[in-house]
Amino acid sequence: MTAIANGRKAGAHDPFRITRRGLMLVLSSPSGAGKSSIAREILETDPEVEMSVSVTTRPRRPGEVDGRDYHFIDATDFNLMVNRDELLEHAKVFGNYYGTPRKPVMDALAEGRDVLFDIDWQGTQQLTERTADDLVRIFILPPSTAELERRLQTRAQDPPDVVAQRMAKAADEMSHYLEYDWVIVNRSLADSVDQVRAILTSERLRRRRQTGLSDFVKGLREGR
Ligand SMILES: Nc1nc2c(ncn2[C@@H]2O[C@H](COP(=O)(O)OP(=O)(O)OP(=O)(O)O)[C@@H](O)[C@H]2O)c(=O)[nH]1
Ligand SMILES: [Mg+2]
Repeated sequence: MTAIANGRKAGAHDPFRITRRGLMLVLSSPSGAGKSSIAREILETDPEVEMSVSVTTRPRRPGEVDGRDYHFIDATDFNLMVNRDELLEHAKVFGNYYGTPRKPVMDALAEGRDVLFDIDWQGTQQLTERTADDLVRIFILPPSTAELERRLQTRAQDPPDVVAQRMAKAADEMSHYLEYDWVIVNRSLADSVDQVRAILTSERLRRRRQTGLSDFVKGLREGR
C-alpha cells in the first residue's frame, strides 16, 4: 500500500527528515463509537505511530493477548505502580482500574515517534494537566444513539447487562467532548481514519514539534 511506503520513506529513521518530538494522540469515545477500529487502522498503516499498552486489573477476555492489548495485572501490582509514580495517568472505568505506563511513552516521544492512547476522559484530563504540550486529543462520537446501541449489541463481546450499563454511561461520557481538541462523528470507518490522518499530519507540522528546524534553517541560510 502506498500509504505505508510513503510513511516509511518519511519515517523516524530517514536521515533527511527534520527531527521532531513525537506527539501523544488520544482517542476517546463512549463505548461502541468505533475508537478501537480507528486506532487499529492507524497503527497498521502508519509506522511512526505506536500504541500505548495500558495496565489493567480487568480480567483478560478471550482473544486478548497479554502485553499486546493490555498488561493484565492484579490490584496489588497496580497500586505498586501508582505508588512508584510509574503511571502517567490512571482511572477506574466500569469497576476496573486502568493506567498508562510512563516510560514507554517518554522514550517514544523523545525518539520522535507518536503514541496513540485509547483512554477515557478521566485519563485525558490528567494528561492535560501533566503533558499538555505533547497532547492531541480527539473525541469520537457515534452518528446516532440507535447506531451506538446496534454496534454495542453486534460486538457481542459483552453480556446484555453490560451493554445496558455502557449505554447508560454513554450520555455521560459524551458530555466530555468539550475537553477535546478535535471531534469526529464516526459515520464511516474509512472517512474517520482519513480524518485522524489529516489531524496527525497537521499536528506533526506544528513548529514547536519540529525540534530540528533551527539546524535545518541554519543550514539553508549557509547555503547547504
Ligand atoms: N484512563 C484510562 N482509561 C483507559 C486506559 N486503558 C483503557 N481505558 C479505557 O477504559 C475503557 C474500557 O476499556 P476496555 O475494558 O478495554 O473495554 P472496551 O470494550 O474496549 O471499551 P470501549 O472501548 O469503551 O468500548 C475504555 O473507555 C478505554 O478507553 C488507561 O490506561 N487509562
Ligand atoms: Mg475499546
